Amino acid sequence: MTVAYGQQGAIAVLTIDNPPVNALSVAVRQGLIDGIGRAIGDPAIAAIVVIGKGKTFIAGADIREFGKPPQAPRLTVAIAAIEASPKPVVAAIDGVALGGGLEVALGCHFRIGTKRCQLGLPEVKIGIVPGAGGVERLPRLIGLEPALKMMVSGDPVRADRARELGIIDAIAEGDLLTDAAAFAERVVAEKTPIRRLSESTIALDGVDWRALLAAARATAGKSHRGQISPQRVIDCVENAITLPFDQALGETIRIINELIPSAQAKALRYAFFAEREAGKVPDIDKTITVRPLRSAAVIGAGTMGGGIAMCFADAGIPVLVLENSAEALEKGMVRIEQNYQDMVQKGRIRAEDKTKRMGLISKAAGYDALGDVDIVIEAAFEEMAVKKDVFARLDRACKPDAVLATNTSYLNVDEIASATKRPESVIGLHFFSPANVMRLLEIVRGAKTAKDIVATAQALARTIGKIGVVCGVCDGFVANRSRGPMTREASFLVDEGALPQQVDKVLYEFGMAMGPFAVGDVAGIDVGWRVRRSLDATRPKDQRYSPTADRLYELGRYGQKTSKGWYRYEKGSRVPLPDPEVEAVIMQSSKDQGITRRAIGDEEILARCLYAAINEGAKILDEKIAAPTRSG
Ligand code: 3H9
Repeated sequence: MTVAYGQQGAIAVLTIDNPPVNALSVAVRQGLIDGIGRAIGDPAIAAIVVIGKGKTFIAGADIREFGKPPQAPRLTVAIAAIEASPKPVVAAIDGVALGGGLEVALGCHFRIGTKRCQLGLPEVKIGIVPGAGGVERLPRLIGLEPALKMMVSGDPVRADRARELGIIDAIAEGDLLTDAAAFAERVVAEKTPIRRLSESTIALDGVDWRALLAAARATAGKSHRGQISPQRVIDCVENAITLPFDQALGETIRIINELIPSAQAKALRYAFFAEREAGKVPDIDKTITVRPLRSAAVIGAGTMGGGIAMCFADAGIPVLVLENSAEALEKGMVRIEQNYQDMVQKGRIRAEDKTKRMGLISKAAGYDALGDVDIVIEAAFEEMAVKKDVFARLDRACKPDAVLATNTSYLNVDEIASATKRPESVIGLHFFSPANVMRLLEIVRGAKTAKDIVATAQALARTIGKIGVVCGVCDGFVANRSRGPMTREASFLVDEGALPQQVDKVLYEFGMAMGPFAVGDVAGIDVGWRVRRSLDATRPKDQRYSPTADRLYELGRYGQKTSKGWYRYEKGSRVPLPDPEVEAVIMQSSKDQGITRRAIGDEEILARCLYAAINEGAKILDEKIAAPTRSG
């Protein structure tokens, strides 16, 4: 039974049992309707509790059903049946109530959650809008502004905040079902009036809703540039304000039906499942015991090392930071503190969170201080000799079962591991800058890396809120390697007749956060130069090579750090400005290569850049670098 019917005294208990996450598949929708009908028809029943089996209330609609012909009953019908019940219905929420899951809870008359519950309408993240009454009911329950924020961001709120906002009426102190049943009994005994949200109105006294919606549109236009669904959510909210409930819901259903087959929603659904697939490695299964990671150390307090240390502190794991000199260490600590301060100022964390997290980050006096840590991540200078020296020292200093990780972005993890007597304990953990923000974490499995170290790294990724992608050893791993050919193609386009600003504009408008030349200026043209030099020996002689970036390097144009790179930068500004000096370098480079420059159209730029990346992606899959059982 996907919805089991039980009884506790005068309380009917509908338990949703649809593993793994109680998604609202057709059987659940029908089960809810049947259960509610049965409870209403039974004179011995006074109230109803809806609860999820396992650790989840309901994760939402079954995303796998999207794109297939809809099957009756619709979720809106099931929720309408719940809401219409003349007997009080209480949602008992543990774990997550997301999307359709929260919509079911909003159809119930009361809600009680556990301390660890999380509630949200994340539909925008898969390119759609909440389509089963969430848009209409949530602002009626908690007011326009917070509801709008939750729906446009798609971010869930935790129990305390949900209670504060009034999404849940109580937080369970003991066993959820016992507390929910007691809550229901109280409602019956006290004759608490049933609150059907569809019958209420949105409180708009003193609210300039037009201004609020306009501001939300502008903010979403920036934070979700090019994305359709956040703007459509706001359209739906506007309907919820201006139209009667049923009419607004009808419009929302029309909009969600339009969005589900759209290219953006399809791509976001693909990404949702792909992110989960990335976590699955054929020979690493749940039976492998992962090592507990209760303490960590980071070698290097630069931008990367500092960001990685913050990841641990954010997850409540104490972390030591080691640097070459006391001065560099101090500088790194100040930068970390400043980053947290910025987060406090932006309202992302509270001042007490900053204090707590800073309290978890300590300075290490030397390698001897690392004897007890469970994991070390090296984020030192990107040069093989430096890395090998660090790993030889770690080998001597760290306890036998410590995980030794390198944050290298392109060096050979096997060679780094060879500096130790325990290559099976060595793994790559490649963070992306800013490390405490970016969600991707490449887990680079060396030829000798032990399986439990891979599994431990995957568990760590989850603990620190990253998407861990296991890959094999190769130049650039998956992310940088698949980007490399795109950057190269961009350079060829510039040699053939385009300018950096044109190429960057095309890729930015396509949806990338930055074009490849702007990225080059952030990453450092000197860094790119060093990478190219390290590849000189192995680069096939007949492979096309653009010398233009090397010329910028020779001129000392290292990017933003020197205020000059592919662009020029005004003092204190990160806005890239086209530079005639660069154009002159480009013209000369084309001439020296014997290339007659021509006008290049935007379509050609997009196609050549994307196809280069796609082809490399296919090669990465072909070589089994992505999710390899063994690297190499
Ligand atoms: C919606 O509700 C629309 C409505 O407004 C109205 C429509 C009319 N469907 O992430 P995990 C699978 S839209 C199908 O690894 P965790 C997932 O693929 C929906 N499958 O676990 C994986 O399968 P497998 C709005 C789903 O503990 C397994 O469950 N809701 C769904 O790290 C475990 O997932 C969302 O967008 C689903 N809805 O995180 C919530 N959800 O084992 C999306 C999960 O085969 N879900 N699966 O790889 C999540 O955010 C996380 O999965 C969750 C669990 C927090 C629930």
